[in-house]
Amino acid sequence: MALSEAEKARYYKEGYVVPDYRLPEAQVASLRDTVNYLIEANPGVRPEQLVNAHLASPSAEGVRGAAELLELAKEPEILDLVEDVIGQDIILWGCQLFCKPAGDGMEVPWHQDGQYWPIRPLATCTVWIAIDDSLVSNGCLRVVPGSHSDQQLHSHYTDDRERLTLTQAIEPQHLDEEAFADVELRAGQMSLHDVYLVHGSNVNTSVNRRAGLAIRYMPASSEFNRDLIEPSDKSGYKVDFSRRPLWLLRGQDSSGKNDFSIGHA
Ligand SMILES: O=C(O)CCC(=O)C(=O)O
Repeated sequence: MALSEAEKARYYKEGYVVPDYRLPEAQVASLRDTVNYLIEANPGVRPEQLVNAHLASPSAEGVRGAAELLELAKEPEILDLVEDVIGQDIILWGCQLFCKPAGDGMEVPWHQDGQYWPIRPLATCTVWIAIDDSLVSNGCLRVVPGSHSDQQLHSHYTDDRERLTLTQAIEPQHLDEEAFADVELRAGQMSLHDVYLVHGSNVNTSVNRRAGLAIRYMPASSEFNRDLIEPSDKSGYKVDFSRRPLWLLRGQDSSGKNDFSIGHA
């Protein structure tokens, strides 16, 4: 087992966990080069909004990604962590780089991920990997521990303030903001979080960049329904799930409903 019993218990109770496992330094250095490449290759996209960063050919969202990130998402050590929380039938369905540049990194408002995604029953474990140190000072991930525990999606509204990474924000009556925890990570460390966990992050006005990669895995007992959400920019940027490729990385498609042929170049 990759997570200790205590780490697993923490994930279930709090909705997130920071495992002991971390990436080697040389790999983190190489990932930093990849982040620099992605920023250069996508001059028209905010670096917080590099959706489908694992797809080397330009995706439906117009982002040119990097094959190295797809390889990272397939690494057995990471899949072992994911298997401990969502079981052995694992689908990779998404990957987003949230890179907040030094000085002007944008906020991510409080939200539940499930608000954005066409997965039923709703389920996903996100592995969020720190490529730079991610600290309070440069806008690390913040979570409301235990906010996932009723496994309910709460109402969101469109936050129309300028300079937001995402624009769907949870309604204030569902937010216990006082109870938040900062998830500070050193480069190479990672956190895992549940699809119902309320989380967000602050702006980055510091002199240090904060790049984090969110890799999305779902149990194959759920269906990725490409017809459920029309292509739109409701998130604050364009997302089109209709040709989104899926990879069955472990086990079987136990729902029997997922199509693994769509969207592969
Ligand atoms: O990187 C961040 O600050 C936010 C990440 C996030 O919202 C997510 O992984 O769902």
